[in-house]
Amino acid sequence: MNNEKILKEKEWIIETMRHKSMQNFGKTIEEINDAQKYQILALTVRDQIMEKRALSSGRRMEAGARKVYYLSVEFLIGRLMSNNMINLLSDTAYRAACDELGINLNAVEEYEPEPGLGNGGLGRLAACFLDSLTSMSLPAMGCSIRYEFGLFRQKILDGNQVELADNWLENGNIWEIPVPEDECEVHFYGRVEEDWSSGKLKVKHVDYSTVLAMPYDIPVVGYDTNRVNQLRLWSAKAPERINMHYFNQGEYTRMMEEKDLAEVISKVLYPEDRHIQGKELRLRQHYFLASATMQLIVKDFKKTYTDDLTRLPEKIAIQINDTHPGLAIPELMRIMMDENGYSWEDAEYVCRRVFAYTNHTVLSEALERWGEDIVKTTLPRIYSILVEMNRRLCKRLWDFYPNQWEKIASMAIIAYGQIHMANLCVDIAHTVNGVSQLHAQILKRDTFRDFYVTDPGKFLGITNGITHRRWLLDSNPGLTNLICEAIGDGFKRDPSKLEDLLAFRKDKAFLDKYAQVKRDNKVRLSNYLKERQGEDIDPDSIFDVQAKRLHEYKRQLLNILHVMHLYNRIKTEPRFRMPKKTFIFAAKAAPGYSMAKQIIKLINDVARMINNDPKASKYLKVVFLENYCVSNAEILIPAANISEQISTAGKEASGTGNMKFMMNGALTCGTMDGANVEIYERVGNENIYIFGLLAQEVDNLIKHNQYRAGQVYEADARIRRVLDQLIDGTINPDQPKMFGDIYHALLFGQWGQMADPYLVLKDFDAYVSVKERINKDYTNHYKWQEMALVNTAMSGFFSSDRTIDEYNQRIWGLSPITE
Ligand code: 26Q
Repeated sequence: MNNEKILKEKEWIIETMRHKSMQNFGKTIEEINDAQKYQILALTVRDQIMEKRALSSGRRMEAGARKVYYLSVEFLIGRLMSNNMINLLSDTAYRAACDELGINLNAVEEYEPEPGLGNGGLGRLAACFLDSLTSMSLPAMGCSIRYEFGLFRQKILDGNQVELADNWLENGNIWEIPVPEDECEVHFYGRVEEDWSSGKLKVKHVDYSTVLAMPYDIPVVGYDTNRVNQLRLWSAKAPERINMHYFNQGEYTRMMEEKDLAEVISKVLYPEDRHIQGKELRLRQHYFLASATMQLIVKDFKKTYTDDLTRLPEKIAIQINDTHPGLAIPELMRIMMDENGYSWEDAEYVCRRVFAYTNHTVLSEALERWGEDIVKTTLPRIYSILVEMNRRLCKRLWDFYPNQWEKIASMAIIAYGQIHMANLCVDIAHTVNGVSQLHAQILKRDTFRDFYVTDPGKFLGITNGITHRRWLLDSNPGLTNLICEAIGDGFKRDPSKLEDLLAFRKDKAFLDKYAQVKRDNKVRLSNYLKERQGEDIDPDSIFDVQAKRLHEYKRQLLNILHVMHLYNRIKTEPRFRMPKKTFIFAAKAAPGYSMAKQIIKLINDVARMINNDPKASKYLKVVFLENYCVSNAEILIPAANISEQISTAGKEASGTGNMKFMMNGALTCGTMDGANVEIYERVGNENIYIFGLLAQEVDNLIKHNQYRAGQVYEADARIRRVLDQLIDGTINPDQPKMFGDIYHALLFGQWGQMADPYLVLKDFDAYVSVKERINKDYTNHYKWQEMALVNTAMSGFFSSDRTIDEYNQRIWGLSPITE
């Protein structure tokens, strides 16, 4: 953009902000505090968005374009202000305006609460997708729940995780717009009645209790486009008539109880990912999202196009983000049959053409199942539809797999008293996709093998991606500027252009600047850690980072056991030398996941032991970054030298953190799992550190029960030493038995499980070796910078723009709306 335009925009911003300061606070901009400055800055950005939004909604109407609805119980969008400035192409003008007004933009930004409406990868992916969809001018709406409390905030006290409530709406939400005209009712409980009075069966749901779904829209601004899409968040509200009814009877407290019962639905995001307890409240959340969204879709379709719902698939695509919103399928059946008089066949025909399903996990404990009983009581009409869907599915399966009852039961929607959401989604969806190539293979060969045989064309692999706008332009301005100087700014629109950086591989002057950017980002992180946690870390040490949810399969344990091994070498080998390293961990554990919490405690206690040891801390420092979230990921990731992606092969569906680190020039130390495989293919063997068993090898060991953790322990003195230290008081002399559970799980197995089910000990030796190689390579400055640069250069493929383009070509068939 030319200077004159920026100058004009800057003037407009200053004038608007001065005005808003007066209007809102009755004070000049010089007199208000940083929290208030955030308000007026955000309000100014909002004004710009609103103007675009008004233009955008009319355009789709005129264009009659297809639209995708992306349904997800999580949207981990992160802070919006600075991202919106960038996508509006106004960030330079805002910076200039703030400079002139003496406002420290970075400090003011800290007052923006982060909407923590997700647990991890699945929710963050949804947010990246919305950014890409909009930046590509594709008509889309994200649909989710407006949790009053997002994912808990994590504190570490005496090494333990403590959960605090995340009251992110406390001071209001500048970015949301209530849409009362789209409020609708969602019905729970009650009974189903059959009515034959017209000669035709009509099913009626009666005696239900009603919850109102109140929508709030968060506008999503695309990069350099006039398109504005919406993220629609549903909030649960008690209907007014509850109030009236009880009020008249003088039952004030009953009234309040009933109100709570309705409003609790959108109260809190469940902090468990992957481990599902069949909690009724969670079922109600899922149906609440599914029902409100399907009602909206039908209403919007009728308003925009026609009352003929059999034509829905011409204009609408619905993507189900994992099975959690899968009740949208029987809900659309219900709306079509019960409320619009269509036949079962017509309704099923439509469902089979609008729904597509993405699977995000192969861990069997994470496949969503519900007890038949709670579904029957909570959602009686939906239950009766599921029974009929199941009957029809089993009939078809019987023709395909005659007499194979067991196989059919494993594929059924309802079996052994359970409702199996994945089977429902796989049956009805027209495409089922995995999130990396390896993951899609596993779905076809393993998880959904029997379905795959009946309909192989349905299964796709579409590798995940991340938006380079948030994860490079916004989070790493230093690198962004350097790239622009070198290859121009074309990569901002077309991230595959990052490959032009390969021309600089041998350019020492450039590599020095690239290294300097990394060093600046490391200083930024060091300052952050100092300020927040009082930690001193050395920006000249190697930053080795593992940041992700805490799960046994992700193997934070392998990482910390290796750190303990290094400690042992320092303490016992007088001639031991290594480059100085800072190991950084960041991870939240599900509050009920005891093993995960013990691993957090272990990491923190090992950190204390090492950081307080004068000899060890010459080489090692271990830090646990509290409360991992989108905002601190944006500071952490650009500062990393090494990205730990060390899951047991075959368990991580894709991973997306791996892509963020790569783009920011960290080298991956990882297993051949998820999207690591594809990173490997793109950067080549010499620019990544791969170690450990392959998915196939893991599978064979486990299937044939051939793995003996005890034998690995006996054979390897390093492992013996480290494991014994878990129970001999080395780490925590006051409580020597503190880590007994971990020790026991690795050597004997807990609760009848096999010992070391994630093969931590099996991969230990390979991990130690690869880390030694990394240490050697790091000392070769230009070699290392070149490897890092190749990673940045080859990361364009992992932009979610490419992912969305694939979804669009293979599943949705949308056309961009450009004026
Ligand atoms: C569902 C119902 C009941 C209780 C819990 C859940 C639930 C909630 C969240 C189950 C799973 C999740 C989250 C899963 C997740 O984040 N999976 C990750 O998805 C990423 C995006 O595709 C992948 O990159 C990761 O590999 C995958 O682990």
